[in-house]
Amino acid sequence: MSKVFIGGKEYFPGIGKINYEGKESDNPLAFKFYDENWIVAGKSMKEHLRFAVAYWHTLTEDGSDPFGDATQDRPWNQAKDPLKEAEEKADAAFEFFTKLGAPYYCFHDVDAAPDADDVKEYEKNVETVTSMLLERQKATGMKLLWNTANMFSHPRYMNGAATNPDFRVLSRAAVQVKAMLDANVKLGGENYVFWGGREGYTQLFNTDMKREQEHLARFLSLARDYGRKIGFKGPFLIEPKPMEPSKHQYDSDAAAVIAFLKTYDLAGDFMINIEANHATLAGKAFPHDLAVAANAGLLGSIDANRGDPQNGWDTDQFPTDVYDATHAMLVVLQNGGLGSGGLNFDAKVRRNSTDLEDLFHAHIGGMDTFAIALEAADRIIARGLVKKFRDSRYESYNSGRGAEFEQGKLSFEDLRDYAAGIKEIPKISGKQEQIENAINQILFG
Ligand code: XLS
Ligand code: NI
Ligand code: NI
Repeated sequence: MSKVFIGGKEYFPGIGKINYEGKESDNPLAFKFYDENWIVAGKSMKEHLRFAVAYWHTLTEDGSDPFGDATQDRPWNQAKDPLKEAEEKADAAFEFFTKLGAPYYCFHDVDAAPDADDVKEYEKNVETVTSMLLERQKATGMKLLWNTANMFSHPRYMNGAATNPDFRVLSRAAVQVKAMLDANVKLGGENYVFWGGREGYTQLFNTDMKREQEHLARFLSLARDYGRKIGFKGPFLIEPKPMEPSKHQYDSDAAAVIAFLKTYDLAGDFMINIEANHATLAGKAFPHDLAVAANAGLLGSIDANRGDPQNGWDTDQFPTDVYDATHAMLVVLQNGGLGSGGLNFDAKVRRNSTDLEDLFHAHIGGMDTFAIALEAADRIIARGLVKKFRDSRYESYNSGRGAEFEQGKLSFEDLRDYAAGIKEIPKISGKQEQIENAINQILFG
């Protein structure tokens, strides 16, 4: 890593490159499990996990919440001039990324560039700041996993962006998406994300849901066509979430997104970005929503975080639950990986984690969690547990009448006749407890 910090200033003094030191290390600023070059199932950990840092949480958050002011006074957020502040933030960002050793980052337009109501001024800010980002990408080798437009914070989006009943707002949203697609191509982004925080409604008396969803679909098709026209080749990703900030969000979970994409003929160009805590807010387990997306061939990427089982909002905590992460990585490995997607830490340090180094502890923990999970998931497959506990349950479909059924060769009457010839159907245990024991043995054995 270059010791020359781009702006000449070091924002994280005293912290060097985070290295892998192994599980016996008691250095809190080292990886215990994430060894980027370690080969698992034929690929390095770095290639499997494709970690990304989220600009908004790590560089922009200040610890404020609905009950209190900022607690995290970041040295890169001090400049009075917004473009100077953006530049210092970019310096701090790339210093953080390279010291951490995550290969990717993700950002919203207004995380990185100053917002402006005037369209031309907004576009100019984006142009200026994305040039700063490009310069820093080139200097460090960092890559852009995805970017997105923030179409939920500005008051103009209080009734939605692409689903706003006012066409003027919808068209203003296009300004941001167009600018972010241009930025994506400029920065070599590998995916482009849409998260529709305000694309939903609070009550149906004043909402034409069908019309709003048609507008959303048309907006997305136009964005897709523009992206393809300017040379964006990656997938567009929809990130589901059932609520917060909207009461009902249209993209509520993976299944809802799949239905939407198929209805409007967008599947393929569009895939899904599953966020752990969004799945749990939808009442689904994280691995469940991953599997739903994967089964449809639409698993694009992951926002890695966790919620809190005692409360029902998006706490965006760093992932530390190795059991859940192992289950998630099992789905990812069975999917053949994440393609151009990755694991983006859409997660923030707690309000009272006020030291700069807490940002490192948080990411180290998340990366180690998924490194453990990747290895464990690989062992689950390598030791034949999927075969033994899952595939074997479907044996009756592998030959004879069961196979003919799967091949579409049986009529409904054939099913009846087959059943009539069976004397007794034996009970076959699902073996849940034995599986759980075997997984614990893999994780902690
Ligand atoms: C909010 C979302 C958001 C998206 C990007 O809940 O997770 O951060 O990932 O707009
Ligand atoms: Ni997210
Ligand atoms: Ni979220």
